[in-house]
Amino acid sequence: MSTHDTPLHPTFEVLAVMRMSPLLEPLLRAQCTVHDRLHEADPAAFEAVAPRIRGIAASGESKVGAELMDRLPALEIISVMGVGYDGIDVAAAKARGVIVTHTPDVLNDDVADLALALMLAGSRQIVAADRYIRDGKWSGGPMPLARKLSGSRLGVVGMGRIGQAIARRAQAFDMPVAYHTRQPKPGLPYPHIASLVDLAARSDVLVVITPGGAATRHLINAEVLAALGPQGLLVNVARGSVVDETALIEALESGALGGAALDVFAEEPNVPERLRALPQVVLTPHIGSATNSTRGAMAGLAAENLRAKAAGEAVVTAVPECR
Ligand code: NAP
Ligand code: 8YV
Repeated sequence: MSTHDTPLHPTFEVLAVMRMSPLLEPLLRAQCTVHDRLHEADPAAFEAVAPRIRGIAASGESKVGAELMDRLPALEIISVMGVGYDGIDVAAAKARGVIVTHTPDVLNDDVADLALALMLAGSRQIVAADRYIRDGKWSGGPMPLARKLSGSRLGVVGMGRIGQAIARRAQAFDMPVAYHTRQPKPGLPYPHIASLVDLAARSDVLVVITPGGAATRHLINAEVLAALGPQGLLVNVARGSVVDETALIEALESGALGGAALDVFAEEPNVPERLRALPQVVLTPHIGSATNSTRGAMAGLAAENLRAKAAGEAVVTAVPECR
């Protein structure tokens, strides 16, 4: 009999609210009884099992609000396979004695690598260059010249685990780094700039890597984009909500901003047609952590947090509010 058929903790019932990664699903099914998006697929069946649900498996993009928690009186844990948990109502979870866990650190390298890839793609027109050859334009002459990345000034908005990994990589490109956060980070060799507009004004490339949610909503607004300027490049690997997408499109269309390279969007998976039409924009579909090894490590940690809860042990990586 496979582990799939005999979960270690069959009475620990988990509602998966996300489309489960194939790397996560077998780990969860080996541990507990899993109901895959049953609340959406079969509301009547869900009503029957809801009183027994003790865990929720979610992704960094999942939305779990008080309304769903109210329907799950036995809920003990929300395990997010992702470091960002802005879609989870943590206050509502805490009020119900529910712990929220996430998967920090294991994805730092991948997200930082993607940020560098987007910085390079945005400044050196990598996507447009690829298209130039495929469209048969090379024989008609060379492409327009691009912007140099090495030695240009990098502003990092958010200087946590991933921001620091981005800054370290940028040093190999001889890029002077400065950053903006609410509190300066002691011990870092980069200047802290208290004003985000000032940071944008002194940057050639501005990388956004804060959490999402209400506290950072539209942090990158028209004023910040204007300060970054017509030669500036905005890179967003944080959350779509952090950037005022309408202001971004207007700045790009008017030439007030030079370019953008974006992994995250306001209404994923929908990307506005106006944004998709702009040649000075590079777009990726929220792939910051999307490698086999990193998603495997995230799945392992997300499953381990559920396993620990089911076994009555301490979870490994609770979010800061739940520690
Ligand atoms: P982290 O270690 O908690 O760092 C977050 C940083 O953001 C801290 O330096 C924090 O400093 C700063 N910050 C928070 N609120 C801010 C505000 N209002 N203004 C300015 N700075 C603010 O988090 P992390 O592990 O680096 O992850 C960061 C985020 O990246 C995640 O929450 C997630 O949204 C995103 N992410 C995206 C992908 C992807 O696939 N694209 C993958 C992983 C993560 P202060 O508290 O001092 O302000
Ligand atoms: C993933 C992310 O998109 O970790 C995060 O916060 O945004 C990404 O790693 C996702 O959460 C994978 O489940």
